[in-house]
Amino acid sequence: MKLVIAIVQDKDSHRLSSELVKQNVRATKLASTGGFLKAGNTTFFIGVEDERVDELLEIIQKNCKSREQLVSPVSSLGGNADSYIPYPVEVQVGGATVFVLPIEQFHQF
Ligand code: 2BA
Repeated sequence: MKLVIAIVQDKDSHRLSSELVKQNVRATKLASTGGFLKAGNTTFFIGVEDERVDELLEIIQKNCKSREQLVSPVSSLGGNADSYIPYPVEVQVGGATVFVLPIEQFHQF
């Protein structure tokens, strides 16, 4: 058995969770925050049998889109006020960031 941790954009989380239910894959959703953008995203914890991992990765890939997102960092070049004007920078946020971990034990009481 594996634990699949998938960090996805909030915009994709409803579609992905509906598809997981449809495909009889059990998952837990957590509200999370990206360290870089400091914006909300969704983390799925999915316990899955080894033989379904590839199928699950395909479901995640199909339901999560990569998007451009604007971020407004503050420039720290130079010392005058002008150099602190925020300017938007575009970053590509991936469809999903996925970790696959081995599970030593699984219990449901
Ligand atoms: P954030 O940390 O908010 O990052 C959003 C996007 O900003 C990233 O997309 C990447 O394109 C860019 N980015 C992140 N850190 C950067 C940096 N130091 N310099 C320049 N650009 C940077 P993704 O790579 O697709 O990541 C989407 C979200 O997945 C991340 O949101 C974070 O919540 C999670 N994530 C990504 N890699 C991770 C990792 N190795 N460990 C844990 N969480 C991760």
